[in-house]
Amino acid sequence: MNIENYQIESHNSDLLAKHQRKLAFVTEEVSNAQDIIQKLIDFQIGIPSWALGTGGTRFGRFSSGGEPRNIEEKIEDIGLLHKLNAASGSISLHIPWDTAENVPAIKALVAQQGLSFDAMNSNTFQDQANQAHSYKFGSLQHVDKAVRKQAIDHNIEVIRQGVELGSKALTVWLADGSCFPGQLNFRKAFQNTLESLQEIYAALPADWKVFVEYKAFEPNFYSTTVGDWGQSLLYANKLGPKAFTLVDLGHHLPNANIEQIVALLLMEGKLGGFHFNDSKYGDDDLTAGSMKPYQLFLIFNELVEGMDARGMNHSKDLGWMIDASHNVKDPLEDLLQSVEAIMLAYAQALSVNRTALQQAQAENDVARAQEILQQAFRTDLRPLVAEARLRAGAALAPLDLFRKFNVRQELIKSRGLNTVATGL
Ligand code: AOS
Ligand code: ZN
Ligand code: ZN
Ligand code: ZN
Repeated sequence: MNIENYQIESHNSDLLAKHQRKLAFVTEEVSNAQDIIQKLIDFQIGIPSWALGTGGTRFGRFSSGGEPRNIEEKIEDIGLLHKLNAASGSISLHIPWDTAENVPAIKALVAQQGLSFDAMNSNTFQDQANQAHSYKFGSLQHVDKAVRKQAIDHNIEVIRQGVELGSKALTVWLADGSCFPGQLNFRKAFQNTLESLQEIYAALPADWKVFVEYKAFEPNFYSTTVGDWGQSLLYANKLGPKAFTLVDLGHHLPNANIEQIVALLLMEGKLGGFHFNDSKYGDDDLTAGSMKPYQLFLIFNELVEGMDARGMNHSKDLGWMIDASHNVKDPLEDLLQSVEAIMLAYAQALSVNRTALQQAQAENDVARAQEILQQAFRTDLRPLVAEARLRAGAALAPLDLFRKFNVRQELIKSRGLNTVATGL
């Protein structure tokens, strides 16, 4: 399925007059509109290889068909997203699900689609077919050294594959923990995990990072060995300068103040990256911005403030990735919606009047501070996000174009109705 430039141009020219009317209005309202547009053009979101098929729960899975059957088709799907929105410029691979047999061919395909490789993900939460030891009772934390060794070796193998491809980071998410009180010695589990991570860390090339992802619960329901940002930060600090915390928005206990967590991790120079999604209850993995758009904006508000305070490059210094699962929506439509929501929250954060906010904070003017944030959140900046796409050669309305070209039907035609993407 290919969308040609002229098709995008003709779609855009139909919408142009209306778009320009809206843009003119926002550009007058927002003093740094041009700067925001340029930053949006530079900003890219990594798409997870495991989110391109229909997700499911233990109660069932209802595919919409045409799912990518292999790594090549996953790359093609992301290339299509990127063509539509010019903001999905990288792919995050999961090993062994996405192990590339022909590395040069995969690299060529990624380059041809205008993409790059985001963080590599290891998998020690499932047992693979010909594996010697089981991860039923954990991997890097395991009481048996042989199991830990197997999990360490797997992570080192993922780094090796990532080096070949040209990735620069490894994300470690562990299901390790315990289901019942008494099952685990917390201190020993932590120490085993730390030692295992240290061996993995030692295998990192000089220009690589490792992201330690935390998660409050699931699949373990009593304790998780990397259960919150404090534990992740402990590991990252003990590991060294190449280790960072990864924040997945769905991995907190209810009502956690994620924006404050982000601010402090940034202050410590230990925020590595994100898994964007949204949730109402737990690790729901819903479309970014679909439940708590104000929270997403507040997170970006801290990100912009903190990155600017540290002189960081917004687009390059952190790993911006989506981690989502799609049960009822078309995965590609859902990803377009997530990217749009992330871009919008970023634009809103960039539009905050920082000088005025700092002054309100210094004067303890609480009402004024709230007004400043809500002014940014409530101004409709979607025309700026659309303008960034337009200038980057993408579609003014990606989802509409996706539907107009019957992309899903075309994918079903070429791949079949009963395809299953590897992954979750
Ligand atoms: C699991 O809950 C984590 O969010 C992981 O980052 C991710 O979903 C997983 O690695 C994909 O299987
Ligand atoms: Zn995640
Ligand atoms: Zn998760
Ligand atoms: Zn999640």
